[in-house]
Amino acid sequence: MKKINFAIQKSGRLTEKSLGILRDCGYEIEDPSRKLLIPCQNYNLDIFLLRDDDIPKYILNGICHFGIVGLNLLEEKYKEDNLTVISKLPFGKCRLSLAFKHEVKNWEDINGKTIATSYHNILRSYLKNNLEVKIADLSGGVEIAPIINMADGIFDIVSSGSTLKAHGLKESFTLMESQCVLIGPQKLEGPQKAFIEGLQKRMKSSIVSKQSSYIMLNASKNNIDKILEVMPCGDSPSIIKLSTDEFSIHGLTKKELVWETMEKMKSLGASNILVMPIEKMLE
Ligand code: PRT
Ligand code: ZN
Repeated sequence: MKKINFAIQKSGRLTEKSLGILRDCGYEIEDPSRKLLIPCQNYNLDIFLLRDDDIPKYILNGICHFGIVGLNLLEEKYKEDNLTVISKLPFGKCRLSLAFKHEVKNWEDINGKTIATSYHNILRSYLKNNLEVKIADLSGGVEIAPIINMADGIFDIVSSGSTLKAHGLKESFTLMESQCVLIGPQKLEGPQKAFIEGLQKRMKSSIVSKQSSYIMLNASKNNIDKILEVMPCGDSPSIIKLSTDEFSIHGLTKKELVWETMEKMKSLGASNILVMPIEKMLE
């Protein structure tokens, strides 16, 4: 079968999670160290380690088949290109916001301001037409611009908000939410299509299993209904008769099970309550 080339960020915020999600899907990939290409040990797959900005280029020129990048990068630099967002991934979450030295609550107050950013395309596309804004295009470290009076505000990625705070900036408007995405070429066929369909199924299962737990508890027949009212396991728990008079109730929960719920179930007659992580699942 033809080799699949998959690109991830070499060294940055997305590297560990991108490797992690591929490994969770069963692909054995050694730690990158200094290599730019790592062959997967149990599949006909090569992992390319690149700067995130270059990943879409490698897909567009056909060298790589798939890759993982932030939606913000696609929107800023590759909006017009023929790339497909195959699925959204549950990491790299952030937002692109406007922030100023002083609180700005009305759009009109942005009129005439200078904004420093590395995301001028996104900024322009979201700004209302009637606003006159000057854009200072910088390739990074934009938070410094208002401090040295080079700009009135910035438009940048915000995650916890602590970088803005550290530079005395106040977040005014969020223009875009971003997260990591799995991307590929516009047209998929043959082995690449089969690979990505399989990967998507495994990714989905792996994401759901990470967000789920398996609950087990014992209860007498009289208490089962009351316990099921608070047990967050949807409408399909398994109820198994034990050799004693008791029953064992098992169920999958997609919510985080809090101590209060466990204590409530105990007060309703549940015993031996176990909550376990799920390693893998296939629905
Ligand atoms: O070297 P290479 O070009 O590959 O990496 P890079 O420096 O371009 O990217 P990197 O690793 O910094 O970020 C990669 C991607 O991570 C981004 O394109 C986003 O999709 C995503 N991401 C998620 C973030 C953040 N969260 C984030 N907080 N990217 C950057 N930041 C920065 C932001 O620029 C600001 O300086 O973190 C600061 C804000 O964070 P808070 O938590 O203080 O608000
Ligand atoms: Zn980059």
